[in-house]
Amino acid sequence: MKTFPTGFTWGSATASYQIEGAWNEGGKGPSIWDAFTQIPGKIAEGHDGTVACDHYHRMEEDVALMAAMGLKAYRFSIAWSRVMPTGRGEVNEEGIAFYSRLLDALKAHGIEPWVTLYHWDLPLALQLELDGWRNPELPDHFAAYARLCFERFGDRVKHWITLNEPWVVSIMGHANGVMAPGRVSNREPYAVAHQLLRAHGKAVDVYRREFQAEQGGQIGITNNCDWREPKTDSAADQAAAQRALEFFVGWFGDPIYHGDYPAVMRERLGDRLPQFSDEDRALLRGSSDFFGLNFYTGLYAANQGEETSGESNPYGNGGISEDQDVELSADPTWKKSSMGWPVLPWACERLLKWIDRRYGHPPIVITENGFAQDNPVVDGRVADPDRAAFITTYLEACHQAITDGVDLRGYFVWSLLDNFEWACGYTQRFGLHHVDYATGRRTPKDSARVYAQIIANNGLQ
Ligand code: PNW
Repeated sequence: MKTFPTGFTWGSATASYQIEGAWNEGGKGPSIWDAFTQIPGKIAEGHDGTVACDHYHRMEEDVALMAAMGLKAYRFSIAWSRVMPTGRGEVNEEGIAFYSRLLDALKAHGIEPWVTLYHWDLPLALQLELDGWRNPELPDHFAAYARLCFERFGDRVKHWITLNEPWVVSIMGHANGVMAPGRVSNREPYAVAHQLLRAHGKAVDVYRREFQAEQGGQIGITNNCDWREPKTDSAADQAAAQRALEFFVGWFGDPIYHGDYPAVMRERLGDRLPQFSDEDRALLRGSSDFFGLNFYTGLYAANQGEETSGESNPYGNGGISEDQDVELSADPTWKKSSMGWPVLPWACERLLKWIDRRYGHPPIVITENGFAQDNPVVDGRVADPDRAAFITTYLEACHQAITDGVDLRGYFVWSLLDNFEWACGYTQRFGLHHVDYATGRRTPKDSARVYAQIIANNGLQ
């Protein structure tokens, strides 16, 4: 038996644009994802999120799926432009009412909501009028939106996540342009990351000064990081792996836990890396009640000699690998998901320990972990043994990390449902439940039953 600590949070996660649909219903304003998906060539097969899983109209049914699994917690995001159609000013009460009903339905089933305020769907008006996250005024608009959410939902929400994966917004939104708003630059990602961090700091400040004492909740941020394993045991490759991790999760973790960017980023980026004011620094230090981690995969890291191009893995280094001088590669023996992401449970344990050490033993919550593969519905059943094995082996690694002293408090499977997988459209399926997009029908996969059993046992048999 690998039993988890009492009270361990067992959850599953989604995000607004990936599941809701109803893109222009109920008074919702457009977001940058509504616009980006309409640019020819950006999304696989020309897919978009106009309907997605139609969760907006099937919310009660989806909460029933969670209840059937015995889920303890559900992580979802609020679409900023559903509650504030232009991102500032006027409030859309119909949007508020939707999330209010969702929170009430979760409460009726004893499922704890974990709410992400920003999972990438910036109100389009803020992009067009203010240049989005490049504008240093954005953090104040985000803090005002966050205040609205704390006011209206904070009576029922005790776990807030300000931002989901600022790394992806910075790198994939502003370096390689794979995600909205589709910018390509080697300077903007660092400028945008800076404003995202300031936005996080300001929202946390609002919560702590105006709400936390009365509402008694927790607030944090979710970062993603892929593990970097030294390709050889040479000192140069070990340093390259460490450097890659500092450019990945240190970029966002260090300002929050240590008050500034990693020294190696300062050395290599010069004036492309912004400076924090004293006020920013004070807001950021200690601004996360837990370390939210989205973890999926990893690669080997090697020191990049002058002879290599550095263009080998645009996802890994965001096409700005020359900033890091790290060459990434996969081992040909590693199993992969349909995303092409290596399945590396041992890397989960190593990253948890790296974070534990670097940030002084913080409480950690894995806010996403999951596996993409297309498994068909056959006679009302979906056999997905690889997904079940993925979840089980990553949880074994989590258990080992806990045994060795890491303060891991929760784990959320990405995702509750098959859904709109960003640039991959509907071609990638991460769900514990299969979604037939033609009819909207949901079918629990075998992995949903396996996960339900893990929850019932508070661990692995
Ligand atoms: C995360 N990468 O995104 C997101 O939080 C989810 O919305 C998403 O569906 C899930 O992981 C699966 O992709 C990522 O290329 C997308 O490095 C891409 C990358 C990392 C995270």
